[in-house]
Amino acid sequence: MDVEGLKKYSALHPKPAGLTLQYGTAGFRSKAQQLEHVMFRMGMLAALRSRATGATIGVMVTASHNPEEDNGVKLVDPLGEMLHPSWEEYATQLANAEDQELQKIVTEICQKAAVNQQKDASVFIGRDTRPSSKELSQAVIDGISVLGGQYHDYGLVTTPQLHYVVCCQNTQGQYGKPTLEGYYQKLSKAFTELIKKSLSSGEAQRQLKIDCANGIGALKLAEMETYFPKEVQIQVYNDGTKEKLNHLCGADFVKVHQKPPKGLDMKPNESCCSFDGDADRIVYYYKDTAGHFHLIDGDKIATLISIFLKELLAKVGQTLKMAVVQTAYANGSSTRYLEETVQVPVYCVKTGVKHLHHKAQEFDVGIYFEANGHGTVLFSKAAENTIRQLAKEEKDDAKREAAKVLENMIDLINQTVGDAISDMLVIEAILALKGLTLQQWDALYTDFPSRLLKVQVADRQVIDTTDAERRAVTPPGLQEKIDALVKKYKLSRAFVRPSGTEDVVRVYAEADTQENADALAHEVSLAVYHLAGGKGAPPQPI
Ligand code: NG1
Ligand code: ZN
Repeated sequence: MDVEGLKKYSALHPKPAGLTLQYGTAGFRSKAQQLEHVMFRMGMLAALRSRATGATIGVMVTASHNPEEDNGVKLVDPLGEMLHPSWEEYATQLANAEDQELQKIVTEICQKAAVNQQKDASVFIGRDTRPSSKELSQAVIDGISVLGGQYHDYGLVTTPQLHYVVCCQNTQGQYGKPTLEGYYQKLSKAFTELIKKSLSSGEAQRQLKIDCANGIGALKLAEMETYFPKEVQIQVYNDGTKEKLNHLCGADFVKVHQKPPKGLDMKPNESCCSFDGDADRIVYYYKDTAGHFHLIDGDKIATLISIFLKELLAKVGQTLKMAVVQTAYANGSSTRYLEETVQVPVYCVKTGVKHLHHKAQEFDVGIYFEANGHGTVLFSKAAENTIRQLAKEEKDDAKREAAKVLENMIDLINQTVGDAISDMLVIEAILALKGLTLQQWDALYTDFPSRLLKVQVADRQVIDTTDAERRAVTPPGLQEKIDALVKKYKLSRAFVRPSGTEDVVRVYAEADTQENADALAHEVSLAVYHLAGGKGAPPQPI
């Protein structure tokens, strides 16, 4: 280790005194000005992780749907997955070490994780459009360089694009070319082939309005435009040229507030969707002729994809094991519809993409989505091989054609992580092939009324949960109180958990009417406030 270099560079990126941060569900997130040292150290950690795995590691600088003033960083593992949990702990240790302890902590990590410091290290870097992102990604570069690692800076990319190129690089091109051009070509080829099939069955031109949250999605859609088939017309709104990132727009705003974003004029029955700030989430919506807003969230996206893939698998005559993975935030109506009507097994896991991804890997076809619109589909290697072989060699025309559609779906889906661009193309292709309007899709089932709230407490970690976060174990008495409140309402359900990305406790409630869901969520918020050390004024009714 270049001890002098380390001293010099860590002095350039000093840690603010008394600051401790934790590598949470989405890496580190905080106010941008608190993050320079974290970026530098995550550059170092990525170099170490690269040496430990013998593969290229990704570092993405973004705070996704958080306000423009925030920023964040997360590491991407060799196959494009989230950082392995054992290394999250090293990330937290390294980020919180005092400047003078850095060398010692690096040595400790190398010992614990059997890192050979002589090996080559390779890191891919990407960043979102936040004003702070460029400088922070320079700090990441300093961290990689100080430990003698090589890097490739992809500059402005969506989070899923960075995951994609990391996966391509480490699978020797099997997943695609590790370039943005390779990404655009792979997706657009698969999409064009699918759309062509729908056009031959008489589908009209498709139109879609996209709110890009004033983020990276707008830039990348513009780059991709030349690759799109002419039959699909997209109009981009909130492209970041006028307004602030994620401000009153984007997938998170639309989902949480259940209303359209600012800056997108919506006529009745027009198809619209919103990306989040780093383009790894997507939600759809439309306004009906009476002016009512209809949100089509991640649960309904998972449902549409499940129906489509189940039909195709039946057509190719394969008994591949398919399942849907959700979190406790999935609307109860979606779970019921998937289990009873679509007849696909549904599993509930803890919040956080890594948990969903991990569970989905257990199946031949694992569909996972968070209600907020983050999700994708995973195909096992065996399932993929079977499908590709059937698409090439199957004698029965109908079966072969169905296998070809599945093959294109495999190529269109970004299997490394949820991807707004890829998901949008998957959805557009399915709607076109099935000849479905947004209204018909929306009518598959009706969401149970729900409400998501935040409560401020002194220390959110006093809340510990079990059963995929659906029950609180501590503080004492809280779960009993929630159970009693839930009993007061029909078709009701409620749970609380500490957020992994914000200093709040999240409260979720469902009930038979919106008023009841709101009232239940409010009463549970008060219980959290009183039993878990609420901060500031008590929560107000909605
Ligand atoms: P937290 O802050 O832990 O609830 C939020 C989302 C997650 C996930 C992460 C990462 C909700 C209720 N929670 O996590 O689903 O997307 O951010 O971005 O939407
Ligand atoms: Zn995001």
